[in-house]
Amino acid sequence: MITLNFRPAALVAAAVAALLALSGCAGSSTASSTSANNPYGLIEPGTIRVASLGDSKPYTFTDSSGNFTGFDVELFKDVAHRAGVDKVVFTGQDFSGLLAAVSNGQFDVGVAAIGITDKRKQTVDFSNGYLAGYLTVITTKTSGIKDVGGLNGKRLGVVQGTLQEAYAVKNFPSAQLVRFPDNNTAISAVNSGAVDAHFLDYEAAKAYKDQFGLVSAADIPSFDAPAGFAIAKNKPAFKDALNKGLAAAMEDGTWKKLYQKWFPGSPMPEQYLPKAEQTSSPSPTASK
Ligand code: SNW
Repeated sequence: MITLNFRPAALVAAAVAALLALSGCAGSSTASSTSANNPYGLIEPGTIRVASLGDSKPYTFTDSSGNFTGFDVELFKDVAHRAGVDKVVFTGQDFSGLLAAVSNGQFDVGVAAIGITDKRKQTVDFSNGYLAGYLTVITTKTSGIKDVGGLNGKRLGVVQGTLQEAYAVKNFPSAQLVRFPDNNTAISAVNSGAVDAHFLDYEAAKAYKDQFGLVSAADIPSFDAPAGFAIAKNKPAFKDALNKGLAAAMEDGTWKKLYQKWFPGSPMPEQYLPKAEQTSSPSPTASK
């Protein structure tokens, strides 16, 4: 017969260890794995930590009280709610560090009009797409830049790590690229004359045009890289829940309502509308 001769403290410790092992929370290294109370494998059960941007109006930005808002923010909160999570904490990051911060587990998800590309899929997983539009070059009224040809020899701002940077490297070889950590810094440089133009997302460009009297010199379609929510790889339950929530938000008109709220006057894309409102098989070129 085996004599169980544990001291009480050891017994408690053994019981706690057994419970932790059962609940999948044995030690910090497995804190974000899935378990009954943490089906999505969140860093902190019941809370979604979002890496985002504070200056990408109207996608994601902070309002005058410092709260995150915008199309992507409201859409993500709605989707998270459908997935059963109402505690969603947004943190502003530099765009260049955003995907790495998601993949290494500092955040549960990245939400910032992040275009889905094969290259980025090497670092993170993506939800289904929820927005497809243009990339825009904006400049001052007096720069003389009227189209992409006008960028030759000019100083063009891009935010580091964006699709705009990659596009400019490939397609504007005779422009002098100036890399910025964020849009606000780049736009300040346009306004001060330190750069001649800045290359950013269409709707963000619109907001800066209105604010500073800047003008568009080119709109470049980016329909092949619709924005998605970026999540760490190997979180199938989380990804599934986000995709289900997204589909539901599109089907019940929530997506449409948010689109009209944040992008007033922009042509309504069809592919994210309720099925009954889609006229034909939607093509990417119909999206803006
Ligand atoms: O590829 C587009 C997409 O079609 C939609 O217009 C939303 O923006 C994009 O995802 C491109 N966004 C840039 C990127 O993914 C910049 C993101 C940012 O500045 N927040 O690199």
